[in-house]
Amino acid sequence: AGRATPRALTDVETAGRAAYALRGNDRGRLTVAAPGLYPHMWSWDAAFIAIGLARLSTDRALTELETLLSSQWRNGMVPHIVFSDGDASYEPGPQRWACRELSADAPSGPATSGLMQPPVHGVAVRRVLDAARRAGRAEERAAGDRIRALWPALLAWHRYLAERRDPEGRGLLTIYHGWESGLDNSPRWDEPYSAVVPAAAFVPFQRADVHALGSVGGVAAQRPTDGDYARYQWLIEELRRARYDDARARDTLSFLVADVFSSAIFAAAAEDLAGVADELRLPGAEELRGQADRFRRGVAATTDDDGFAADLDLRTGRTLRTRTIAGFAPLLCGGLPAARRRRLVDTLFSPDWCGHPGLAVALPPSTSPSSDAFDPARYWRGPQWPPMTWLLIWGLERSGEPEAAAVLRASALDQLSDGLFAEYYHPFTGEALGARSQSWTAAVALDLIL
Ligand code: 2M8
Repeated sequence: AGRATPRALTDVETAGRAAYALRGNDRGRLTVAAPGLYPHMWSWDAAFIAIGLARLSTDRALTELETLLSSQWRNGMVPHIVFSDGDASYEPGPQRWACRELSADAPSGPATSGLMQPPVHGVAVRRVLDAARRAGRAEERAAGDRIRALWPALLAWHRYLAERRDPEGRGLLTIYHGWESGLDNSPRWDEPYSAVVPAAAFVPFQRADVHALGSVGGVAAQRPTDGDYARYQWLIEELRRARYDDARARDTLSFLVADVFSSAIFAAAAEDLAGVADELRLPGAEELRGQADRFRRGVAATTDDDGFAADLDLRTGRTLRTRTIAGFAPLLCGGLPAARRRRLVDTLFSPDWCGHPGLAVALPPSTSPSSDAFDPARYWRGPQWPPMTWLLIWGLERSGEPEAAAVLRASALDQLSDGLFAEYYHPFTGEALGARSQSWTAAVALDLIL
């Protein structure tokens, strides 16, 4: 497949603009996920941002992780949003979550949401340490000291995930809301969301996303629907009623799913942190390797003959076989026999995915164009998302598929050479969609180029 437009900027120019975009989103100790649309810190965005910033300054990259982890909950959960001061435009905001009012586990300090996001943070720590080593002795020592100081928080986060989000030891993380997957309105969650029925008396809120993007044409067709949003909001109401308590949530929520993609990220992050523990002589390496093994096996156990992974609806016991990018989860964490892994890589490059003849840039769409649920413009239902491309490149590299990784890397650089750092891209037209100067897009550009 060819691309819609020739590469606009050189890699060096793209990297320069990416650094500039991140600088513009820097609020001192945190980087907002995007100007306007997401004026706060998001958990997995922050991890990708740290991965990108590590190429510019390991000092600033570590600050990002320190800020996030300083808002960790007392039970170990790292919240999915840390609200920055002075911008009340995002909905749901701190009052809606009311975490401190409802839960003794919520931290003092800046307000947070009461959900989590995929645990990419261990991967970021690994990458920051590697970057510090490349920068020289002094930087390596400084980074080592700061990672040592973060270590109890990182271990507590991983323990929270392993214990509270997988109490049955399945090797799969339970999520309470599609937002916890990071792939909000992915077709993965259509079936479980059909059981989420907002109470009639419940008054939905004003949507902030459509408003923030209002100047761009056709925005409503590129976002979740109002029906989706009513469910998102209702689940927050259910979580509030459970007082953000894991045991109560498990008993009462109308949405409860085992998320295979987050689980693969968790396995990989645990593996990465175990390596860091060995190198810096920090405690917990064995426990982390145990998490990596258990979740790698958990992910592999969901796969079909081609190695394609599936989620699990814990309310109904049904396996959710949808054709979304999450199916490639084993490429992030490993654990498949070599022949099956090969078939999964072949699937990735088949006409159902990157090999689809209509693609402007040969990168995996968030949902397969061959799926009935595919919608090329709508958020996580079709568009290409650069951080997901990054995860696959990184996963292919570490799972012994360097050629496949190199092919995706070249296409990723083509896409990013528009210098816009869009939130997501239309797979057929190549058009930039959603926010511009989205921090995690700029961050992965930096990491891929520098
Ligand atoms: C999107 O999610 C937020 C809610 O968490 C939203 O739609 O308002 C998702 O793309 C998520 O993965 C991402 O972390 C967040 C900020 O970029 O935006």
